[in-house]
Amino acid sequence: PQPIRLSDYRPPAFLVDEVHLDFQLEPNATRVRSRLTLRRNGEHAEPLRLDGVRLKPVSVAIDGRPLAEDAYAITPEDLTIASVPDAFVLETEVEIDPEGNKALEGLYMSGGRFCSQCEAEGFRKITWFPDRPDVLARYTVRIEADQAAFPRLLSNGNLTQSGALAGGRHFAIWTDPFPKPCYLFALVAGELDELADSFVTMSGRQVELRIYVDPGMAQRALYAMDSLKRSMKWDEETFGREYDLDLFMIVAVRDFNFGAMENKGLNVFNSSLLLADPETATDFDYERIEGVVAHEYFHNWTGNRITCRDWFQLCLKEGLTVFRDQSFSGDMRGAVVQRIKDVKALRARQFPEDAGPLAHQVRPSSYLKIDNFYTATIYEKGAEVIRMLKTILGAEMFRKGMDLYFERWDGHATTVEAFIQCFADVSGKDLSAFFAWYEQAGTPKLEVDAAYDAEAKALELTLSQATAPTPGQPDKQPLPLPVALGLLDLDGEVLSFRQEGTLAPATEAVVVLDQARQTLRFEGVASEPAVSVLRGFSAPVRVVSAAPAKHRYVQLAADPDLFNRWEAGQDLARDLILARAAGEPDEVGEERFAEAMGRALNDQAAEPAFKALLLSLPSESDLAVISAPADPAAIREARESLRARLAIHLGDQLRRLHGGLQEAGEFSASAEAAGRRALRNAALELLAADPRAINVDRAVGHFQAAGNMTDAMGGLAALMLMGGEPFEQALTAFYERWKAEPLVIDKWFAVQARSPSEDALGRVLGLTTHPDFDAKNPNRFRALVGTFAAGNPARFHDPSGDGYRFLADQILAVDGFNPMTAARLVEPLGGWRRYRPELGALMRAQLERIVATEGLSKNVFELASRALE
Ligand code: B3K
Ligand code: ZN
Repeated sequence: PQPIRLSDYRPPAFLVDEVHLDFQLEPNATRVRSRLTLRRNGEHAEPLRLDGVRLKPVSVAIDGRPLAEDAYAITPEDLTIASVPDAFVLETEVEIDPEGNKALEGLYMSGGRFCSQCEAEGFRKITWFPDRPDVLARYTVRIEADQAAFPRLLSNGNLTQSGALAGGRHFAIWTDPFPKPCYLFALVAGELDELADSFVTMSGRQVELRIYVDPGMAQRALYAMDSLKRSMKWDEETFGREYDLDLFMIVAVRDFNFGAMENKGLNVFNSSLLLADPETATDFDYERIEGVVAHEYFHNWTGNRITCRDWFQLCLKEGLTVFRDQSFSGDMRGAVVQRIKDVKALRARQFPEDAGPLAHQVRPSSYLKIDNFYTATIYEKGAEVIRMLKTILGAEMFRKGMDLYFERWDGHATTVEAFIQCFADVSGKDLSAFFAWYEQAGTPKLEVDAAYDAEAKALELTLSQATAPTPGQPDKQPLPLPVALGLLDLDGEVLSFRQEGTLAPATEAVVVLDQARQTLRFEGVASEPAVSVLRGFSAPVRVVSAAPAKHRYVQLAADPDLFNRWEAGQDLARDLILARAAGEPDEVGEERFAEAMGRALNDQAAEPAFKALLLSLPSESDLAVISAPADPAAIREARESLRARLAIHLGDQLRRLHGGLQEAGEFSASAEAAGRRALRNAALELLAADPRAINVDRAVGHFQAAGNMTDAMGGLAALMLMGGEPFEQALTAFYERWKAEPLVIDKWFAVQARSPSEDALGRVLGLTTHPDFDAKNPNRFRALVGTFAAGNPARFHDPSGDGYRFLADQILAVDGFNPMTAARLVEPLGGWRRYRPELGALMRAQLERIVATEGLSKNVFELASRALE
């Protein structure tokens, strides 16, 4: 297959002004009539070529005249009409089969309802169209269906007409006044309950809000509705952005390939990211719902009003919108805790991607299937790039640049260059060097070396950056890297300093490193400092520091930058775990670490949510990325043994903490209440590393007394770590209690997939034949197979290679009907070069087997073959 390249971009040959669609909905044979008002874009004599994948043609007409069969050509991918006027109306009719569509792209059925997913290139599975984001048109959509089976008929924009028809049918007509690319088109039809509310915008307009869910589930949409209203308010206050239609709708569906979709005025959500009540959703679910509702809503401006010129610009809307939703969540739930969670996610998903064969630019320059580029690099690293831009320019200038962007590009499809230009224009700064963050793949390594001269009271800080080669990019340039820093004395007091060339003493500075190596001099430093670098994780890099452990202990106890206080604990734990994994355990260091953690837990000023994060050690996959070659079994053992030491050393303290945080009274979903639950469950999780009877009993008691899903899952997860009969009993009880709730049963599958026990793969294999397992439902499939492959490294990387074979079998099975979901599971095999050679060879063998399979999708082929290069 031929890659698509950014450098080949050409403006569309034809533009579409108006789109009229008419859907006659039938599950197996839906008729789609389309009337497009087209015009030639510029002077040329090219034929009209429209995308359309496996559409069953019924008719084609231009300006009311049916075309002769030899006037056009249809392939499985497109419709070409050799000669067309400069401006004309094209009418086509096709038949499609939503019921047979298990790829969940285009128009498909989920739980007996019609539902669509068009981003990135699904619209071409519905009708013929120039399926590219730079063709913006106004849509009118008429939907007709059986009234009893499909009582609600929804599409984008405003409902302009509806009514009953003969034969038990009915119709609705929707008009969207805002020109949009076809990837934002949506249609939903079926039986749905409604949760209604409204919002008055900053200019005083009333917007109707509707959330549509499975019958009986409306109460579970209350939190999503509340999140939506807070998002609308926040975007007005923070970015001056007001909602533009009179109606905003969200629909929840069970079968969805990813999280949610920002279709104009009609967001479609995976039900796992919308439905919540205390009994069935964890605090993590609540948090995600709040963040994703905000994300999709924020797309209305960053994505919909201003969209991407081509799919290479995906980070223009995604990185920016993730940055916006992270900022929102930080304002809702506390900036530091949010930042730590975002950085943990970046390290868990983006750093491994950037360190392996699938590493790519934030703005890629070629692809086979754009679906494969909805990655942590585009989203999360894309958000980091925006955050750095804000750090470098300052909050005020950043806002000015955003304002200019909204003003200059509203109603257009544009590029990352045009976005950055807005910030260059408002600030007068040359941001051309900054652009390298979009074009250079790989995680830079930042080395920090401090030399203190006690006599001169001066600190020399040498910062060096280097990025290892990534596929297709052997030579890397230094990047403009904002480093926020401060100094502490060894008693933990803040030290002031004067940066060379400045007069006023300061306690914090942001330096922008732009060379491979730079030495900074700080004067007036009263005593030997612990240097707190990269505060708030001011750049997405890996810090390597020669600072002694005692400096990290100072930071863990007293760094006023709470991110770095947390980070100091992570650094200490990482070094101890890696030393033990390498066969050189530092027992004294481990005791010292346990002591320090005990003190940190006693800190009355620290928030419970923060302490919960402090208690969770760097993840096994994080540790695997930095150890070369990685030995997942050794990492797990070393990590567990440090956890066991903490559990034993801090046992009484942890049990007291666990007991003391027991909830009384009404459930609250607030960040504070969730923080207390998080700390209580983190204490229990740590105690699970020491499976003596009092801890097992405590976990059993916790599970049995749980009054909400967070605690139930916390108990179940702790029992899972300890294994044995109590876990089996809890599993059975949990299943019996929740078997009618698909979202809860997903959790039941996932917790088993994370089991550390020897027979974990056997259990997972057994579960693939469980009556509730359904590979056609992406949530269920990912809960079992995805969790095992990505969330259970020690068992997935079993020396037998059986874990790898299992994953490859699953990828190939699902690829037969849902390539997008299959391709997302290739990543765990992709890092084969970083593992012990025996493991790497076995992983590689499975990738080879996948690539050699006949009839493989382009999606899986692209990722598996790139992983082998
Ligand atoms: N824009 C969608 C993602 C679409 C994925 C298509 N394969 C959701 C989001 O990022 O908001
Ligand atoms: Zn998005």
